[in-house]
Amino acid sequence: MATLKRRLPLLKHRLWDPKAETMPRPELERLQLERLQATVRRVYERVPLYRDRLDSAGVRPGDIRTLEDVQRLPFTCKDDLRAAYPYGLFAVPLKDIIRIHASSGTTGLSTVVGYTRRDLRNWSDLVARLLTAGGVTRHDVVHISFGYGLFTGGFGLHQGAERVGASVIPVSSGNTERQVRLMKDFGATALVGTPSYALHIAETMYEMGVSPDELSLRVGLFGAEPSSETLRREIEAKLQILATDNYGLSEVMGPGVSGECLNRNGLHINEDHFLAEIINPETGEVLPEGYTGELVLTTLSKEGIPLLRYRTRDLTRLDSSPCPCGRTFRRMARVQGRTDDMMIIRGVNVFPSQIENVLLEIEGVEPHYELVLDREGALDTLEIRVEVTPEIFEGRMAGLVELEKKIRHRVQSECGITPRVSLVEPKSIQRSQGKAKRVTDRRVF
Ligand code: DLL
Repeated sequence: MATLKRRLPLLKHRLWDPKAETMPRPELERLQLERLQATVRRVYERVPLYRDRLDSAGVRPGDIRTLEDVQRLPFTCKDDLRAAYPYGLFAVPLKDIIRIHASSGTTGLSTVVGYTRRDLRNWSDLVARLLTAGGVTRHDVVHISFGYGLFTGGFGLHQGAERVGASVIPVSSGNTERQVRLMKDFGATALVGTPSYALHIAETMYEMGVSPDELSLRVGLFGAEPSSETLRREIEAKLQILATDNYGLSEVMGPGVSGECLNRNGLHINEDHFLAEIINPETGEVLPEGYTGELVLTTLSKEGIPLLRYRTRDLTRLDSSPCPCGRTFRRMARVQGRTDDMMIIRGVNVFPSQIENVLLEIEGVEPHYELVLDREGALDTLEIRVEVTPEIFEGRMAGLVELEKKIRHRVQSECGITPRVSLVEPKSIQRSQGKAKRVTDRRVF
């Protein structure tokens, strides 16, 4: 812990673009409205799907007179992008697109996005904002362990870190021992990747006999998958860093939609580029601030593939209370899960993140687990397979039985379902090198 304390005073609250990030709300809202109107006009003129949708809703671009009028616009969802595969929603000809990314779905490349030169410039700037908010400056050596390729994580963080002027190491994911060696040899001060991979890197580091004191890491900027506060603390303790969370999705831009500042009280949304709403995922009704629901985003500056009211499926809530960092952008709470990763077990709604929170607070349990849903007769079953520490694993049988019971009880009281708990050997659950897959659903519906 001494090391962490030594490194923290070096972290200052900084802003990448103070004028934009601390813009008074009335000015920001004027800018948002102007940009919203331009976006609606643009897609109406250039994208047949939007023209049809707006015509059917009886909305003309000129009808958008206030920010609340956004609620008159139709939603867009992932299936719209799939149906338009590959370029059907682009609002500019391909000659004006200089980069293409895609996110893979179960049916192959399901959503394809294109960036104009200006989009790429904005993207770098927005990622530069989150890196700066998380403590990165041009003096940093940034180790990027996100995959490079069609996934937006590697390139997105890369170009933002270059924009900041840091020394960027584009390691990509995989070959974890090499990641540790490179971090040590190249003096990485910032680690960028998914939280689950960061944890794996940390554990590999200890297995290699490398202590965090031999590294120069100060901060970690993690995103691309849900994770809990407890997991963050675990990674911070293992790597002796301060970790922030950042959020984005490829359809809307990639990383750079929102990110935490060092106060870590929610992720500031880049509201000059994205208009955020929270809706009830079942009814589509817009919810008041503070309520948890599905995040819906409208892009305000994108040229390549502007999106109106894109349903992210991510569950969060908004908070406009002032933040000591001075940013005036509203914050979204850490993503709690997706509307589509909610498990319904015997009628009870449970999110994997709830179970993770319970598990990580229990001593003797490692932050590696798998949730297996199955069915016995007509009844749903949930099995939690979780690794235990070597001491517990090699200890007395009674200790294991006790621990199993404790997990079962805690999950029962927190989530309202009684799981079967299997304590498994240390290191037996597969480690992820990108986004972790924690749920297996074997139920046949
Ligand atoms: O994951 C973009 C990204 C890359 C964000 C690197 C941050 C850092 P997709 O592959 O399209 O894009 O996946 C988007 O990942 O809808 C969320 O469900 C989830 N997600 C992304 N960031 C977070 C986060 C990138 N910080 C989907 N917390 C999103 C929780 C996240 N979930």
